[in-house]
Amino acid sequence: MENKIWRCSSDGKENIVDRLINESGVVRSVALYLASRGITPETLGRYLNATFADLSDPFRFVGIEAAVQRLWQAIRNRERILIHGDYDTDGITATALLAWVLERNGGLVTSFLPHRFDDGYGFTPDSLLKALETVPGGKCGVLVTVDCGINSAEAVQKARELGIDVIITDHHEPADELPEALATINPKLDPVGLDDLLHLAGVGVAFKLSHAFVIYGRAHNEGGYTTDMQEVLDYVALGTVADIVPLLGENRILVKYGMEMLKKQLRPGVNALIQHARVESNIQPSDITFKLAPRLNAAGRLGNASSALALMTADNIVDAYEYAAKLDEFNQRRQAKEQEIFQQAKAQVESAPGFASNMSIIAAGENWHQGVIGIVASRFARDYNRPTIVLTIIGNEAHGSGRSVGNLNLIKILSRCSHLLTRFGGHPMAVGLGMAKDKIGEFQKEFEKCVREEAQPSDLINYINYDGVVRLGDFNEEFFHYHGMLGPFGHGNPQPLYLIRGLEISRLMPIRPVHTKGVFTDENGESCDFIAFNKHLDMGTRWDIIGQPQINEYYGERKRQIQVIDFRPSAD
Ligand SMILES: [Mn+2]
Repeated sequence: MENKIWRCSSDGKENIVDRLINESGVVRSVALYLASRGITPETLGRYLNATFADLSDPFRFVGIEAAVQRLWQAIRNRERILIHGDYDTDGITATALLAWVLERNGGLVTSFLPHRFDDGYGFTPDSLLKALETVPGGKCGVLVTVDCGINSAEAVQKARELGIDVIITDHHEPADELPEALATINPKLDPVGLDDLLHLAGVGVAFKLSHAFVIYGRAHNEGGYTTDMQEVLDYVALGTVADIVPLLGENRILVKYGMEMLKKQLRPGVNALIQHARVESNIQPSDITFKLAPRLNAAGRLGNASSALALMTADNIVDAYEYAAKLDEFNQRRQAKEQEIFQQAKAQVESAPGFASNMSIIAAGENWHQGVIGIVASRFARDYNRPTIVLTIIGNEAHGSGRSVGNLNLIKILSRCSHLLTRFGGHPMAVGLGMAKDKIGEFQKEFEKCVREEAQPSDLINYINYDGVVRLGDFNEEFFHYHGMLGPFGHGNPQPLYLIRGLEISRLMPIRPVHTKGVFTDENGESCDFIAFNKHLDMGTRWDIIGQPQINEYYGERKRQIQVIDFRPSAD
């Protein structure tokens, strides 16, 4: 395993650390964490205690008033509203959320999710026609996209020709040509003054539209009186965490309260999903990432996401358990396919000439399952710490999925290779692309060249960022009191992580040989339990460690412990 560089995030912020300690009365360990994140005594109160009422006014989005006016008009006129979603967890929960709010207020709603392989990418002229076929009578007055549509100028034009008003809600990067929709709601479109909303997932944008819809309805005597927006926060938490957007700004508030809704399991589909995945009652964002979202995504990956939407919108527990069982089965099939392709791609990548010196990784195979190449690319990017593209060749075309590392912007890199591509899109860290099969070799060279030119050395070094240097005695009751208010932890909002020096192991507990569990003691004679997964620390050495303080609940007993993330022998 390569050595990681330990980097202190609170360096140079001593002034803020001191102010947090002296003015706000925060313990030093917590002050280090807060200062690392740019929290000051002025913003501390809201950071720790943000409530649902602190969510910002949705009418800050330009065009959102026109959008909700049109939706209420559709309800008054009994026009069909067609929701065009997407096939991943974000797109599915966004669809379910908007449908729930509209239907509760008398909307006649049809929801459509595109097919991953047949319908191409997002909202297209083809997916529009296919979606219309599913509408009773084949006609709708309004079409709302969720989690897609920002680059669908052609499809929007076509819808207009058919007399449909289109409302776009999306969070993907806009390209140059914007669709001429009735309203286009996307925080990346007009980011000035929307800092706290910039990282909303597709479901977060759908939430904002729905919130505006309810506020407008109440203000204009149209309705919305019995719609409690807190009830849909379980959807928002699922989609936001699954889409790996940073849990910062408004996302942090939405997910904080969304996790509470998830724990209540009031929705039949949420209940069935959580029970099937055997998630404990104290559900965490990581349970969404590793257990719930993979099940919801599995349906779309294997072809048709409709059973995941059916689960999310099920109105009784019997149906919900049936759909959840189906998703389990899809998920097992997905895992088997992923493992098979991962092994093939790994053999190909590691035997390729230049593998040791290249800064990027590209793998390509005939008829690799399109639904899992993105996961395989993620595993390579993580394991080798290099930007990775995995391509599946179908006939004369190659379809790919890419994942980045560090701060390397893949959209920027692909736009430099765009002359070789038939399409590309997505986010800086995760992209989709297509090209002719005979362009793969040329693309490989061009991609490597652009990565070399764009990558900062820091993008390819494996850093561990810790919040500051502390001692074992700092993990006291007061620390854990604050710890409970810093979450939810996840992408962009990591758990507190510290450097602790000069630790001796005073006791080792028997545990499976790959892990180490025991008790650390420091120079002051303070002790604390520790656990190190897939790491071996021996007793005779003094260690410096990077560790995560946690509360370990075991048979009702709460004990503090440190999870060792990285370690090396002490220098002195
Ligand atoms: Mn999304």
